[in-house]
Amino acid sequence: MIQPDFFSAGPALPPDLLYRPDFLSAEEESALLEEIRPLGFRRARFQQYTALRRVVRFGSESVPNRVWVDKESEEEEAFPRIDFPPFILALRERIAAFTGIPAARFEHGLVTEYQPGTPIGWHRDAPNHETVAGISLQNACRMRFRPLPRRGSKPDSSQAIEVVLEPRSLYVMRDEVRWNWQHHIPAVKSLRYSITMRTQVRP
Ligand SMILES: O=C(O)CCC(=O)C(=O)O
Repeated sequence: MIQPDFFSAGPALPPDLLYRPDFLSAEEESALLEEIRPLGFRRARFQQYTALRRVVRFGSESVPNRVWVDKESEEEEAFPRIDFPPFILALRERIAAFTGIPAARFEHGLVTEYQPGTPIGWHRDAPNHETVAGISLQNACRMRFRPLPRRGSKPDSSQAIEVVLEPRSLYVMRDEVRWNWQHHIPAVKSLRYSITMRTQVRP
């Protein structure tokens, strides 16, 4: 189950967002970065839009119609399925212990590289995923959250809540913040990596 010391006083968080600074030690972060840096990152295309951030996907990818875009050649290919390497499996166990969700339910893993100046726009994660857990590495970023606009309404950023995601921290989005809020990361100032693990919605 969620560890009780998580609920210590801190900055206001969106409803049902868990944020745990120093989830990893500095040594664990360095070891993860050693594993991550040589990965074959590629930009991903979502319909007509090619993201600036670069990603490597592990585990199941159940969102169809997404393709890799090779940065140099601009050639596209379907996302391959890559089994979780040991470092992701070990991290998954840690996340499972923290959230109380069985490790095997985290079927999807995404490693993302944000070069300086790279953002991720306002979005809510694909509906086939349920709980979303994210680890931040190397440098901090700002993550902004706002309630999902009602159908036909404009988004209301006056209600936005900003959380600084420190390197080595973990956040978990579930329930209200997962389904009824959007999030985005403004352009990062310094190179940042994240590892995002997601459970599948149960049928
Ligand atoms: O980099 C992060 O921590 C957030 C990634 C994200 O929002 C996404 O992949 O949908």
